[in-house]
Amino acid sequence: MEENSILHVGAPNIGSREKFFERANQMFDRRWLTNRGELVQELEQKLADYLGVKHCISMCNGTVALEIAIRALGLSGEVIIPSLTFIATAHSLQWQEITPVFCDIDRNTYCIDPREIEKHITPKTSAIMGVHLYSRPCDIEALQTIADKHGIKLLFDAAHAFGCSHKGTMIGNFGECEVLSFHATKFFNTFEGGAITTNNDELAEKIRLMQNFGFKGMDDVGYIGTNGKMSEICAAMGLVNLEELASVLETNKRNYHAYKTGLDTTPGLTLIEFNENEKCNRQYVVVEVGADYPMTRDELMEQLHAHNIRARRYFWPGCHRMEPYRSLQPNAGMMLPITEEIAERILVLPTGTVVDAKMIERVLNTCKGKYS
Ligand code: T4K
Repeated sequence: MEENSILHVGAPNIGSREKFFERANQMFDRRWLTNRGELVQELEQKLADYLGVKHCISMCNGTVALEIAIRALGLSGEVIIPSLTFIATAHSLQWQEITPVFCDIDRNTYCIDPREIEKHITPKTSAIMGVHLYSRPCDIEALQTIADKHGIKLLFDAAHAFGCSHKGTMIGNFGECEVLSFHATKFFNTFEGGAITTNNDELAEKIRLMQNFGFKGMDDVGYIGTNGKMSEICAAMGLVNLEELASVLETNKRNYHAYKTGLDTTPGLTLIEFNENEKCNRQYVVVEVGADYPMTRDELMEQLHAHNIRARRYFWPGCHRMEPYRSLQPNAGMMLPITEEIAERILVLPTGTVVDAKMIERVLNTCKGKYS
């Protein structure tokens, strides 16, 4: 790549093209393009084995997967979520006329803070939906205790945490179910795609039906469903990318440590920490821009953009400051001091297989102000 080529956060990791085209050709020969074909079934089995989970139901994307999970669990009224997340977490609820109730985050993990949750529980609360933000698992046990105490459900938006573990168990096994995203920008992608994972047989069955219009058999619809199916070409991409998962994990680890070495000597910039004893995809390299850094977060972002480094402010300004929530819940921010502080400070830097040591040096030099 050229010296000053554009570096994107979220540039896809792409496996062997030859193997992809081979699988695509076989698919064309079979003339089976979607509706739970061979490739989707193979991918689901491989993902379930990798995660050690009983059921992995593939989906057309993570957002529809969230919507289906919410519906299959029969949620209603209010669901407690963090505000520092991608807007799809909130929209998947509001889309079904369920109110997302925004809860503050833990300063150390950026995930929903269990100590804040009970302040938001009302008779209308039906669930807590945690988000394992930037590959770091929520405090799962604390959340489960609160959910059990109040007789409400617990599920997870695990869009950032495929390939990550918590106390040795892969994410995908917790709560009632977990929702994964395999979008192009995710560490593992199927172009567009996602999955719901669960160890609950009954729930899995319901999710499968809901994902396919509610069809129980040919010409037999059991109840309301939608179209959440993953296509065969997406599954082909997933199968090819799955073969290279270990090497992508290694690359992200190497990139992260290269950033760490560079940023350890850069006052004012603090790199996200991961538990080195757990499996982790290190998909987002997140820095917190402190008050002692000579520029604001936005000035640093402008500086990086000027050098073709497309850093992102994921997830500024927080869902509660975007529509329709900004209008519907104008005072939500009063309960979210840590969210509001962190949203102003975070910046995500590029990583993944397109990023090499030289590029990281370019990013670091820009952060250190060695360029004009
Ligand atoms: N929950 C959470 C916590 C999530 O983060 C997400 C998705 C979801 C739920 C929903 O899952 P999905 O329904 O998407 O499966 C991007 C992704 O589209 C989205 O999947 C992701 N989170 C979110 C964090 O990032 P945008 O609006 O930032 O996308 P965009 O078009 O600005 O692209 C992001 C970056 O990736 C850019 O720097 C360009 C680069 N890029 C993008 C594509 C598509 C490439 O280099 N190549 C590409 O092919 O949402």
